[in-house]
Amino acid sequence: MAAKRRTAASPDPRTDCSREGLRKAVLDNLFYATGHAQENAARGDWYTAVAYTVRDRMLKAWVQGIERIAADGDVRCVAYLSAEFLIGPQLGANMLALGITEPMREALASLGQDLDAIVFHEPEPGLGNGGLGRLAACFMDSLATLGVPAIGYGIRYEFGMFRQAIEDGAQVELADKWLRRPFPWELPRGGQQYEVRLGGKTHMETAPDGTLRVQWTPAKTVTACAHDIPVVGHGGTHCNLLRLWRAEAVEAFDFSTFNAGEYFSSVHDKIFSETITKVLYPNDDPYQGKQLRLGQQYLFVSASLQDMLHIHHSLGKPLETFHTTFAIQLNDTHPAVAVAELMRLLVDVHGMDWDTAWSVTTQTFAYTNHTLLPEALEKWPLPLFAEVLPRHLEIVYEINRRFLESVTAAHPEDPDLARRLSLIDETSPRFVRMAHLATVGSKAVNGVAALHSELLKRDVLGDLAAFFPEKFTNVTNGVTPRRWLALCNPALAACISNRIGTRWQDHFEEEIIRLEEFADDPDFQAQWQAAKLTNKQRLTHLAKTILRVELDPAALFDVQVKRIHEYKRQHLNVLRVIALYNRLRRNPGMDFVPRAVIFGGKAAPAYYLAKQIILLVNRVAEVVNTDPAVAGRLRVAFVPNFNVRSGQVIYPAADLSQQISLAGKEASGTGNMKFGINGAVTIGTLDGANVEMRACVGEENFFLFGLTTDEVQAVQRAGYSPAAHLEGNPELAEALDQIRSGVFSRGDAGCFRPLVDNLLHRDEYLVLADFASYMDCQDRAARTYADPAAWTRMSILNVARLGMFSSDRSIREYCRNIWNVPVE
Ligand code: GL4
Repeated sequence: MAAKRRTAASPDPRTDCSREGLRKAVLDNLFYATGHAQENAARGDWYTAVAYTVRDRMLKAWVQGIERIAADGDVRCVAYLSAEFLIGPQLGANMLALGITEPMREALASLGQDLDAIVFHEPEPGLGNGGLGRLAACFMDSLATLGVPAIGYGIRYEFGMFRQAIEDGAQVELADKWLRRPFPWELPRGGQQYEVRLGGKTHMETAPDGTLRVQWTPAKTVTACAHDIPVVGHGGTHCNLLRLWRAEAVEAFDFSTFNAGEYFSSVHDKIFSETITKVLYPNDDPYQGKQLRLGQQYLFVSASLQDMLHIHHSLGKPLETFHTTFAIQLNDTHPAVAVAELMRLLVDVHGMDWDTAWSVTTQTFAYTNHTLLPEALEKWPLPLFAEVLPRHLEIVYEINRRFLESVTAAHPEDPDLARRLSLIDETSPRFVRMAHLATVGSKAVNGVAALHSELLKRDVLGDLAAFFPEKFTNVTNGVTPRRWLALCNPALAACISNRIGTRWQDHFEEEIIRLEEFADDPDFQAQWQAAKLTNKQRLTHLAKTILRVELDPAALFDVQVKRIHEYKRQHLNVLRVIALYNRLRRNPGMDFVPRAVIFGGKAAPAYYLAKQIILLVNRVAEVVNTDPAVAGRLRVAFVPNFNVRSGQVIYPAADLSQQISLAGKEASGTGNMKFGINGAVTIGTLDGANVEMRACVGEENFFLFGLTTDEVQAVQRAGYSPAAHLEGNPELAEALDQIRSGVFSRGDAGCFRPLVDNLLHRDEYLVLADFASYMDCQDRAARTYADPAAWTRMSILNVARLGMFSSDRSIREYCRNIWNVPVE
């Protein structure tokens, strides 16, 4: 009734989006949510007050969104299962979605507060490693924007990705205590809790109806508790939810009945339970805490499936129609145990017969593969799998038995095929192959870029693709133009909107192409350059305050930010920097386009060579940046702790985007797209989505170098000899020699030995083979940059023609081709 009685004169204080309404609400929240008077409030208190004010304005759409999922059984809901959601800071993105950024800015200004400073204050939840987790977040944004009902299911890690500090040039890992202060965007859901069992034994038992059923007696039971985060779509009308699970001990212990021994073992149990969701593992760490990681995967998968079955049940629909209520996407193999868990829930718990359960399961799941690196394909040692999930191992065996029967029946001529397709790798020690389980249990399998999907079919999952050709497809990745252009690059966004209006924000592909016709327009070019300069100044300021490195905004900003990995070849980039440095020193009078070479990214804590690469970048920076002979012409900076927040400053400031992985190794890349839609021109190999980006922007607007995938394979087949590449290339030999002899390690000749030896004797990623072609291409890029009109034209055309790399396009393709869900 109260709401009805309100008039225009007294709007609801929790939904009023006027400047005055926001001002009052912020003050109200400042007092009642943080307990501070205006005079004593610190920036963190203002942040909390603003966050609650924004959250209030999202809740109506959110409650409606949840009701729609829980009450409308006719619409298939997408469940995106991902061990990572790298959602980034929430405040700015949510204000943008609701369209309240400007009134909020004015409201805060009237209170003497600066909105940008408050936004920048927000710590970010680091619940992902890099591209894979960020992709999941972009997809959630697009699902909400397109009005598709969806739930993202994941893990609420207490400690996210480690914070990276650089000490004396080296990476140091610090714990990411992102929950130190309350996270205003989540709602703990006391009502959504499920028990998850681990370990123990199974035995057969006769059910009341006389049938035999497997009983699983677990060694431990843990409670998974839901924490929900709203994901509001652009325009604020549709809201989905991200449901993250936290592990808790089943029940608090009863002190009165305990003797001392039980007391301590109970506490121990409690600690074990809560450890499960303690920490995110680096995805490229060779020494993961294996057992705990399988426990994490299973916990979130089991809780999510129980939750979906609960929702399905509450709709009053029969169990055999579960796949009409949910389309479940497996984001890589991390949630692949879901195939066995859904079978267990349907068969063991709900008494469904195996064939019906299998039919429901294989109509429910679809699987996205995100990697071509064989070492990154998840395999669980059988004894470990049996110890954590004894019942699931039996189910995997049964799925495999039936599957291999069909394989042998279909291909009696190839007796070895069953071994290659099996869900079990029979080499010693034996493993469960999670990619095989995911493929067999899904109706669709996709790669994340055209080249990647082809290589999956040809090499990595070749036998499976030949057996199930109809399952394999491609959906090229995309990124959300809201966060990755509108929010992170207000200067360029304004420049674009002044020409073509603002509809590009949620109709990117359709609208952004209209910029093409202004590519040579001098006025537009001038505005474009001004926007880029503003962004370069913003990054220059950041570099100065956190690194004490002076960058020159007039220099070519040449940037490589991403996880540090040998296949991504940051060391190729460093070798090039050293070669440029040597050229400048040898020939001080040479024509040289000033460059700021910027690096950023984390290395897995146990990945020794990746950490050597970070040290090398910093040591090269130390030499180059203090040498007066190259001052004003060459600068090197390593931005520590690269994350979503710093990415939002770095991508918009780049002129040149380094996408230089060895062809055939990067599944897609998404940083390439973020740089591109912010007007950076790419220098890259024919790898991942670079291939399609180049096709879209035109080959004349892309700096291509390096071996192709087929050439790489040919070189490797013929027997690659890295040292052979030194002979014709004195610049390369000199650079390696300098690294080896201690020029970049304060005279310590042993320092970079492992890295140099690896390059000279192994060079798995063909750094030396691609060096000459990379140098030539860099020279071409520099020559083009020296012509501002030509460069600006390239930059504008890159943005205009990259419309298909919006995650809205990716999500439409998933909806139509994989999930069978209606979308506008
Ligand atoms: C990755 C790929 O390495 C990356 O190329 C891709 O863009 C991303 C999203 O599909 O997935 N795979 C893993 S594992 N981490 C990634 O970032």
